[in-house]
Amino acid sequence: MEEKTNQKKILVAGGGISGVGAAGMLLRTGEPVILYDGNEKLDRTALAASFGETVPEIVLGELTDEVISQVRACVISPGIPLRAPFVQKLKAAGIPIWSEIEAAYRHGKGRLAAVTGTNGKTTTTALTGEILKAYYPSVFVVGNIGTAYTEKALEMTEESVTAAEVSSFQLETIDTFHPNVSVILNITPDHLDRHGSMEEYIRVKELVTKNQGIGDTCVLNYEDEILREFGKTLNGVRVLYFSSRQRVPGSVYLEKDEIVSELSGVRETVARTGELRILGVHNYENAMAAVLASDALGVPMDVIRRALKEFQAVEHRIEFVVEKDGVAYYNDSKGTNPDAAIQGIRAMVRPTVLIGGGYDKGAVYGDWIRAFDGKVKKLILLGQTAEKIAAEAESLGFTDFCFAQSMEDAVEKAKETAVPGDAVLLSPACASWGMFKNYEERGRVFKELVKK
Ligand code: UMA
Repeated sequence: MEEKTNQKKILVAGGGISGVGAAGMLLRTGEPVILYDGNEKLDRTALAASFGETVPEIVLGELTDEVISQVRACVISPGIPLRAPFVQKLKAAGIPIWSEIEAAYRHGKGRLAAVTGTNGKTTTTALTGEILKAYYPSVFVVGNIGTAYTEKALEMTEESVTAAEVSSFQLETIDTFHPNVSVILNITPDHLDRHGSMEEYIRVKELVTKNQGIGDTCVLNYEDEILREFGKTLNGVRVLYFSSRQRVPGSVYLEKDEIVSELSGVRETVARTGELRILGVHNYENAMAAVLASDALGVPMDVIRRALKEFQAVEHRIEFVVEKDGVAYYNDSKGTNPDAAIQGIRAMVRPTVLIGGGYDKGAVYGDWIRAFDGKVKKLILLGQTAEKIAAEAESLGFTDFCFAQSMEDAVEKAKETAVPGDAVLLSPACASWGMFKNYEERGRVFKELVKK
């Protein structure tokens, strides 16, 4: 990372996935590293054990001026806000702050597609990765999706192709980060507590294109007004829009139940939506974005087509579990807030028995209940929020609900209610805490019960 001055060290801030990845990468390149975490109760021994023979110096709790004086740059984990007092101190001392993806980018090799957006980025990144893997021998899928980009950067070669999911938290402090292909799926209000305003959140998301120019591609959603306008401002970059509502000449769009491509100059069907194992218009948008990104990275359309049809939903996101006695079961345990759960219900094409409720994060459920839109024939409620949701549903005139004492009870009741041609969907609109360790455990318990 830049020229090495032997005395000064790189401070890696945050001892989670990003911090361990970044510190490990830097140590392997011979950099002296201080790994810092603000949580003084962190298990130092366990943290040290995440590294091989070379372990970084570990500082927990407060970051003193004495430590800061030894530092020449800071690689920051995405969960740390820039307003944190120690970051302000580093900045005041003129120390550059690089995000973990910036550090990874400086050491990575090969071509890069970076996917961002408020919703759908994990699915789009995973799908792009699957398509790339069907064609290229050296593919990496990294970033916000769960594997630190820095963990893989040193394994990359000039022939590698990487699909990275990048969040606004990670983009905030990029410098030279320069994807060959950028994707922005949509921008709706999220993380405003961190970014301060919608304008700032949009600015940070758009940073994914900051260093792009001639020879690069930017994939944007034509139906997102912010992005449609943003595309017009990109100089030199090849802008490709996708649309779920209208024909985009020369690009990829959804027409009735068909994903159509005009990339080759003639109209061709990429896939019929019924051939895909992912559901819902938002997922068809994710698929179109992945098609455009993979095409821009040189994957032939027949390979794209095959990989697209084979792609299974990311676990816990409107994930098809099984069809039993004519009833299709879906696990959308990742629907941990009303907005995410609205996507789940919108994706259903059959009369649906919905299992919802869980931990109370103080949300209101009116929009979610309104999104039932005649599709939900029964709502089975679980957990701390059950009564609250029931009361809201009743006030909106939806009374087809009942209560369940446990996930087992809920699955049993769903099975009794559903008839052939129906769907059963677990999409709780609430966090899992209180009943489960996390949404993953909730989803797995649901799937096991369904399969039984
Ligand atoms: N910490 C501090 N000071 C602070 C805040 C945190 O020292 O002010 C320390 C914590 O004590 C902890 C460490 O930082 O030990 C955690 O760092 P982190 O929160 O950045 O988490 P990581 O484990 O590094 O995981 C991060 C992403 N997390 C966040 O952006 C919050 C993961 O995305 C990502 O998978 C991972 O890097 C690998 O790239 C998760 C996420 O929730 C899934 N992302 C948000 C989202 O998708 O909405 C953006």
